[in-house]
Amino acid sequence: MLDSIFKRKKEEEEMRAAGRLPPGQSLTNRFPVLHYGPVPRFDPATWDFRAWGEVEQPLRLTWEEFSQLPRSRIKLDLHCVTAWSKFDTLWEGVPVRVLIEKGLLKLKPTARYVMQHAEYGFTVNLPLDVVLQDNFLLATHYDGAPIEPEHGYPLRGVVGALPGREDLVTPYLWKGAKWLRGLEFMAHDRPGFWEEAGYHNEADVWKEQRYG
Ligand SMILES: Nc1nc2c(c(=O)[nH]1)N[C@H]1C(S)=C(S)[C@@H](COP(=O)(O)O)O[C@H]1N2
Ligand SMILES: [Mo]
Repeated sequence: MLDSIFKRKKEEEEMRAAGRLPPGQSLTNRFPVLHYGPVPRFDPATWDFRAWGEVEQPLRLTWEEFSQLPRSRIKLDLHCVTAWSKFDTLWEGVPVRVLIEKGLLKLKPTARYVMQHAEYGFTVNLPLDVVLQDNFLLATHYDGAPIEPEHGYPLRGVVGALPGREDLVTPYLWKGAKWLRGLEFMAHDRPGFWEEAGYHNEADVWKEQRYG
C-alpha cells in the first residue's frame, strides 16, 4: 500500500519533469465518474445527432447512420479540473473534420465557436479551432469497447492531451460532453453549463485555467 503510494509519487515527479503532468494534477489509474444529473437511457430508434447554426444545411444523422461513419483511434492523457490525470486512454470515434470532409457538414465562414449539446440540456462551449484539433473526438468507444453508460454511452465529446503535440490547445476533460446529441456552430462564444457555474471559459490545463 505505502509502497504503491511512493511508486505513484515517484512516477508523478518523473512525469512532471518530463512535461507531461500539468501543474496541480495527480496521476490516477482509475476512471472517476463526474457529471451533473442522472445517466440517460439510450434508445437507438429515437436517438439522433444534429448539427445546426452557422452551417449551410442543418444535419441530422440517426444512430444507424452515425455508426457507419469512419472512425479514428487516439491515445489521450485526460486532465480533470478536479486534479486527477489519467494517461494513455484509448478512444475511438469520429473526428469533426471527417464530417466536413465527407460533405455532411458545410460550415459558414462565420462559424467560430461550437456548443456541444447533450441529453437533459447539458452544454459545453469550445472554439471551433479546438474542436477541429486532433485531440478532440466524437467518441463511441473507450479502451476497445463501447463507452460505459456513466462515461457517455453512446456518444461523447472527448478532449485531452496528445503527448508530444505541444502545438495543440489542451482543455480540461469537462470540455467534452457525455451523452452528446449535437453540435451548434456559432459566430459568437457563449458559456456552457459549467462555464455558467464559474468554470473557466478557456480551460487550458497548462495555464491551470480551472475557475473563471
Ligand atoms: N452531459 C454531461 N457531460 C459532462 C458533464 C456533465 O455534467 N454532463 N460533466 C463534465 C465534467 S465536469 C467532467 S469532469 C467530465 C467527466 O467525465 P468522466 O465522468 O468520463 O470522467 O465530463 C464532462 N461532461
Ligand atoms: Mo469536472
